Amino acid sequence: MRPSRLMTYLAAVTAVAVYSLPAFAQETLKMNISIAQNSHYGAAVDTFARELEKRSNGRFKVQNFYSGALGAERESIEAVQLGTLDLTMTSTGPVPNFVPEVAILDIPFLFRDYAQARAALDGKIGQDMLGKFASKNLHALAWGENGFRHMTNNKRAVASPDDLKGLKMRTMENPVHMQAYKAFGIIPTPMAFTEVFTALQQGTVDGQENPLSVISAAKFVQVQKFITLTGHVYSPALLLMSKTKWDKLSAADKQAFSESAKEAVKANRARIDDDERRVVSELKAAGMNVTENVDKAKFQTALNATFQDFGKKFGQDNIDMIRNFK
Ligand code: EAX
Repeated sequence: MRPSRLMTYLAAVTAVAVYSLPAFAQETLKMNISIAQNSHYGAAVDTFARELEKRSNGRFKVQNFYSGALGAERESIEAVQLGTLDLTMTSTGPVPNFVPEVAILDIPFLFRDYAQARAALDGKIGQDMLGKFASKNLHALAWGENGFRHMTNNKRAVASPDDLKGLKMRTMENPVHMQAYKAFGIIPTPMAFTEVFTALQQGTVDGQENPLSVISAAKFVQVQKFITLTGHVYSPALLLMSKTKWDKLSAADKQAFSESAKEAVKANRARIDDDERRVVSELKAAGMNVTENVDKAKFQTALNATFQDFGKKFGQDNIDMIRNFK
């Protein structure tokens, strides 16, 4: 019996439909960062996207958004928690609002240098901390890095803590930073990073503090006259993913995401190492007044009472364990 015309037609339509589907299901994820693509975070998220597409044979693509296009860091973390954003790379600035335990890492002068900070975060101290995100519907893929933070302002050169007194400085929305900066005599003004350039330009705040990588990427040299290389805080960063999305991944895909995150952090840290070698000379060449060789002991002494309080808040043993990490 000859198949009816209808059967022939349906067979043809089905064949076209089946062959027009990609050979595999493909998903495009959205990732957002607060700073420009040409930055230590941009290097990380672009590497992540490249590595994940390669390691998943094209099944996962990442659409990266830069300069806070999809929101500032706090909003991005909230969106990842809700599942309206798949991934973000963020400093730990707003993180204590979501995972309070992480705030211990924001204590000034906690780490002595990059090598110590990276080893501590890549080791048990940092890995245990990553485990605390799951209960907040966040999967922390890896510790990245923002860098050692320095003070910039438009009023005066800062050589000692006394010079900070009365300066209205933008801070991250971070309780540990704000408490410490108040002890310096700073008037802390918390705001999202996406508002900082304009606030500096309009004089709403006198200054801000950020790592060289951020100061360079955000072109703060255009709106700030003085920088002091205080290195007062080591600022970690995080690659965060929706836990709902993470939980749906196969074991093989989880491995692809984790390995891609590792490659992203390598690119992130390499860019910071390069910025640390390059940016101070660039700031000087652009006419910025740079105070180097700062007596950090003076800044630490100014925080003695605050350190006592942090010891009570976080447990002095916990702080010492991190500070003395070899
Ligand atoms: O994460 O808000 C800040 O000052 C951060 O250092 C910046 O968003 C990069």
